[in-house]
Amino acid sequence: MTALTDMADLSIEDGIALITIDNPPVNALSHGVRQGISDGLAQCLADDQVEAIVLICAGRTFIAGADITEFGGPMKEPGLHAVLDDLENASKPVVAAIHGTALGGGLETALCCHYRVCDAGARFGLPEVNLGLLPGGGGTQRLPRVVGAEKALEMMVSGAQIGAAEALQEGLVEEIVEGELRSGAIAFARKVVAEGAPLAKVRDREEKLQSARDNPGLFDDFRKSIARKTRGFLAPESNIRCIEAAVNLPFDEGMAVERKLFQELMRGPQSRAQQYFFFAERQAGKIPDVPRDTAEIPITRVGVIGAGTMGGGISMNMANVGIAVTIIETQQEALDRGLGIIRKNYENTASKGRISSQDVEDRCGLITGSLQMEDLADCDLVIEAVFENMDLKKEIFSKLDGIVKQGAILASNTSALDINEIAAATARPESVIGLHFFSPANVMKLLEIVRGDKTGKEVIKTCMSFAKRIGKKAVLVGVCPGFVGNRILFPRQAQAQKLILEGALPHQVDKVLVEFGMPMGAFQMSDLAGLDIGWNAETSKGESIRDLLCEAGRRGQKTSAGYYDYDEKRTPSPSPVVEEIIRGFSDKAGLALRDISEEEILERCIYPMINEGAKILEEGIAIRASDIDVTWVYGYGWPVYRGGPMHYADSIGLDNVVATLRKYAEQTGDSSWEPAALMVRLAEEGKGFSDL
Ligand code: 3H9
Repeated sequence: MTALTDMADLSIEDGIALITIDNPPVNALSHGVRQGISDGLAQCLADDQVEAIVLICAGRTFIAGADITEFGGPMKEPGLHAVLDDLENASKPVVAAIHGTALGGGLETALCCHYRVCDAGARFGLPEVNLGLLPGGGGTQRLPRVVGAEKALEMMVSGAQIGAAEALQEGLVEEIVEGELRSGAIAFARKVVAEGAPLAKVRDREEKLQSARDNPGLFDDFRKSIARKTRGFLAPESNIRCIEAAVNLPFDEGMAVERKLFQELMRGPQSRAQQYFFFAERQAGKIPDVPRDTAEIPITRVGVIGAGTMGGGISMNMANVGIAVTIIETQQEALDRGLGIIRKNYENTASKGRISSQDVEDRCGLITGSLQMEDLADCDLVIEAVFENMDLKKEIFSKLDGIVKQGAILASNTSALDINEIAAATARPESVIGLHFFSPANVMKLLEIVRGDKTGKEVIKTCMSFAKRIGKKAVLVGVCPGFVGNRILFPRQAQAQKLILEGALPHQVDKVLVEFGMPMGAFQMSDLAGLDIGWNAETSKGESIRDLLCEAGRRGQKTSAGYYDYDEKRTPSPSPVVEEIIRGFSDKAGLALRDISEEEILERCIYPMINEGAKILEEGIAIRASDIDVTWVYGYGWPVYRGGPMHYADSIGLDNVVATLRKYAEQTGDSSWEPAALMVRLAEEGKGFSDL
């Protein structure tokens, strides 16, 4: 075996050469890999003993794509295109041997080989769209030539992967190797040589494009079908245009379209934000004082206290991945209702074809109800999900302390209360942690893991891993009112309220937020949550718009009326009644109404969030700015193409954010507009949050 570079080597076995890439963790196409393929290929072509070449990877996967850390600077020679051309034009057959995931540039590399074989576990995809990009190594022109434009549209615009069996059926691989991939690939290469099989080039294939050529409506129909999901994103449309080019233009012209659109996306802010977010997500899993090798507590049995909306949703997360759950309620009726809702939710999912009716039974079978807290004695993790009342929570935790086995994790789903105070109700505060699920808990991806002053490292490590196991994106945060997500939400909601008293209407505020890319506006969100959460009919004195709406029976979507009127399909429309209530309130308060620009609405809603984020960082409540961004993207639907509030602030420039905050501080005399000291310092140093 000869080393080609520090990321690739070459060996020859009876006329078959193997170029093996070894660039952990995911064999990205870093410079050393490109150089290795290029040099290896040249040696093989010059060596008369070599009859065919197998391109294979060491480690856990085939090439997972271009090296994203190299983006942003010029690509060191040899560039990817040159390497891919060399592969495709090689005068000896090249076989890609695929295991793990062949993604992005990795699949594009395989598509430039003359043949592809894989093992049964291999997966394939062009996920560039998730980085705000399109496949820039010819994938937009080659994939449709292999699997057809229809399948290519589906794969490239969603970024979804397909498995080995589907890849075989689609013609993306020639063979699924049984047994060891390496020897199977060598045998396949020998067969190619023995049969004198042609040097098949995907670029020359046309037959799979015919059905799209015969169906001119294909692309517009597809555009319509994805419009809602991809609102605001630029990359999906560019991906579609490339596939259209593959169908309608000769290969080289299609490649030119791909190159142009790739570069446009690469230079734009959306891809920068999405690349940033790719690493932000992975950073969130790293806790500086909790090393990777920290021991974990095995979790096989989970208890949930409370069969309400949150408790039910939380339990479903466990059942979905095969973990047994015991739900505790105080009354049989509440328990039956909760279990009934869980079953109904699963049946709804089954009726949409997303799970089977057997799955419904299996999952429901994993969830047991009980009225006895003693039934939680053997649980490894107990999650309390009762309503937000400190005394009640303390009482529950003190009881749990006497019941649940030592070493188990005692978690609270509180969204607001002090975990340290809850932990102090037990004699084992090191076992207590916050697990803040977002509603609906079986759907929302975010899990805020709240670390108390005494929470043990093993408990933190276990919860971070457990979150992954149940399909959540975990962010570790410290204790403060609202933790990270809701604490940042509060000032935005407060500004939205002020804006409507000064002249903007709820739908005008919401429109700005939705156009910015949020899934819904501030008032739509309040209506969805219910305006009467925390509102008390007995003590309400009409001191806010919320009070007045609740007093008028407008409690949000559930009453078909809140800040908006709702029809039977829950479609909102601006309400003249609400406008009257708001105007009356402003009048009474002596507030002058004025036209408020969309720019002001955006600044007043978004900049206080950034300021609050900076304070959160100052106080050490979040470990890093990117964790705040992960929280807001996964918990509140902040558009990932804007990275998150902290990345967005960096992209505007912190000096601009500080200046704008000061402008409003001066205009309003309200000290909450004063920029956080941390942000002022960074702005003065010409830095951003990402420099912290
Ligand atoms: C592309 O190919 C463009 C071309 O079309 C055209 C170019 C001209 N680069 O996710 P994990 C790191 S665009 C650099 O935790 P898993 C990652 O940061 C690319 N680094 O593992 C992490 O580092 P750390 C298209 C990368 O097992 C470590 O590897 N391809 C890259 O859960 C482990 O990652 C994609 O978009 C990369 N390409 O999942 C695929 N990928 O340990 C992106 C990963 O320091 N990758 N890293 O935090 C993935 O989807 C997943 O990483 C994968 C493994 C499924 C492969």
